[in-house]
Amino acid sequence: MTTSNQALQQWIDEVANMTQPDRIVWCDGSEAEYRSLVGEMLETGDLIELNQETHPNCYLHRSDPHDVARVEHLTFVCTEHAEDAGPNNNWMHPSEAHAQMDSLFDGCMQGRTMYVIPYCMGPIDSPYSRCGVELTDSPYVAINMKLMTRMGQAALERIEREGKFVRGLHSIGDLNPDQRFIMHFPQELQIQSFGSGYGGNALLGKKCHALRIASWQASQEGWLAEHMLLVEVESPQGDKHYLAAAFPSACGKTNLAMLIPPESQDGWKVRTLGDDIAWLHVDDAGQLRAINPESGYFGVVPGTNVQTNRNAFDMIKHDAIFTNVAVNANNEPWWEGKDDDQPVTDWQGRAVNGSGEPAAHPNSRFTVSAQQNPCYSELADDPAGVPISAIIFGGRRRELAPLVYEAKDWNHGVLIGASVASETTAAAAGKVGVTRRDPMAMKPFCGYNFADYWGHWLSFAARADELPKIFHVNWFRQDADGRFLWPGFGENLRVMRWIIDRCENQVEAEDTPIGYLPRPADLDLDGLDLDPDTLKQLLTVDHAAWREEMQTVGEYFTEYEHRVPELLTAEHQKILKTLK
Ligand code: GTP
Ligand code: SPV
Ligand code: MN
Repeated sequence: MTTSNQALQQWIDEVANMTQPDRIVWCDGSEAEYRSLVGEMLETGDLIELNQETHPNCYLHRSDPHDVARVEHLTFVCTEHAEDAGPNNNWMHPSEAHAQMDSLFDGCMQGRTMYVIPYCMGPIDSPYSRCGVELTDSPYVAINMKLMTRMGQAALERIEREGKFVRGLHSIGDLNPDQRFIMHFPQELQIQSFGSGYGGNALLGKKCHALRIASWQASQEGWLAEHMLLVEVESPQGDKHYLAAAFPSACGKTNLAMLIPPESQDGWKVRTLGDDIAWLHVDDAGQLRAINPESGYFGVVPGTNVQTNRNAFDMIKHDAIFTNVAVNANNEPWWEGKDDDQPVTDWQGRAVNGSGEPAAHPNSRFTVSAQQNPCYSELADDPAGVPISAIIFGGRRRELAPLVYEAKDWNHGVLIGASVASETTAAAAGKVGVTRRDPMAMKPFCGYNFADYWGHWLSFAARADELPKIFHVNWFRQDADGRFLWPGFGENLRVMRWIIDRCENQVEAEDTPIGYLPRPADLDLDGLDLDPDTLKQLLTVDHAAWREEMQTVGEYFTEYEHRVPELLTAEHQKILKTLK
């Protein structure tokens, strides 16, 4: 294959000259190609066959033990001026970054194949979609991109029609963590990633393109690229609402997007449009609409079982790639929280020795096509996307943040989003359980200065005629013994129902300084064993603690100096005053 797009062909030639691959393979995105790549990877040991009787077409990939998560400290946004990347990003000047990356890429594909992967983020025929091409020496990346994006011939045709695409260059190098960099050049629509084969570091269509580069493009073009799930909730009467929710990594997006209503919530239906990323545009009628740029899921495996997420549990029984899970005696994938079965081999391929270490890596993942989801919504393929009723922010906070509260208006909602804090998880390298500010769940993913990003969010008040209501949720409150106060998972539908009631102006609410909270009677708790004391804890606003919290938020904003929008500062001051 070649291409009629000269810029693309020229770039490929330049990269091949620099990296010196033995072969160049154009990916057409076909099933046959996927099968043949899998076959080659089984031979090289890149993939291990799992039990094909119980798990047809399921394979295990074991990544390098030092390459198991995103590496935020090695991820850079390279703009001409450091202030444009902002204190929220690591920054390097583009010329320095290019010099450094050129020396790493020099000759790095000798003896390897370079795969050319054209992909489209979003439905092929949607005006909201954007294309890219990833050049990589990793067949693991190629098969994951096939499941995660609309990859191959159709994407290439769109690129040839439009002429515009994001350039992503990736090599696993020798997987040396000291020679690992994930570089973004927003002004050049370019990504260069070296030294990692894992998830968000290597599947460049996902976090690198659809969030970091896209958020920058969106700020120029008047839309939003967000770390959000997209879900349809249908009432027993057949009324449908579309909700978009931003939670940090490993804080419940996939699980909420695939929620199964509990028995007591008879007649309610939930369908998934997306589990990680949403692109939001104001349509011609002045309404906010969203598409999911991805077409597959790269989901957290541990904790998945028939109680927490039966849809996901069933979905990954066939045609799935597992990365860094353990294996049981029957050569089936195994993970912590699966069932009462036992692992025999851990994620590194070692015999399980009862040391107490998890057998599956806490950030082990499944990759599957979204089409396999039992509650998949066909609307995920609708080029027009769906209208959004509510935007929900959330985080993992064992204390302070109530189960749910509602912003008083758009500007207040932007403040709530900008104030999100959450405990760190295994999705990124580093310490787990440390509470940090993670505005809009975008701390690792915003491709430009957060202060400008908050300003961009505020600008939607003037761009749209009708804006969604904004909420904040927290499924992760704990008691003194570390037990979750709220049952979570399917029961989260009860909170979504209150959110929908509020969108439809069906119920009143408690007015508090931090926002509107449910009156206990307005939450449907039918069939739920939750004692009134626990409910009270979940719905209480501790003024003294919140005053401290808002002071911390104020200190955080000062890092962004004069760039913080005045509207946001004013909103913050207003809340601090009411907490006095
Ligand atoms: P990324 O793919 O990293 O962006 O993660 P995510 O936001 O999609 O998180 P996911 O749904 O995969 O959940 C991460 C972890 O949180 C899993 O171990 C889940 O079992 C757990 N979890 C998800 N929802 C809930 C909930 O409502 N309550 C509790 N207690 N845990 C939850
Ligand atoms: C996340 O960390 O938010 C993920 C996994 O969704 S990764 O693709 O590695 O970014
Ligand atoms: Mn994510």
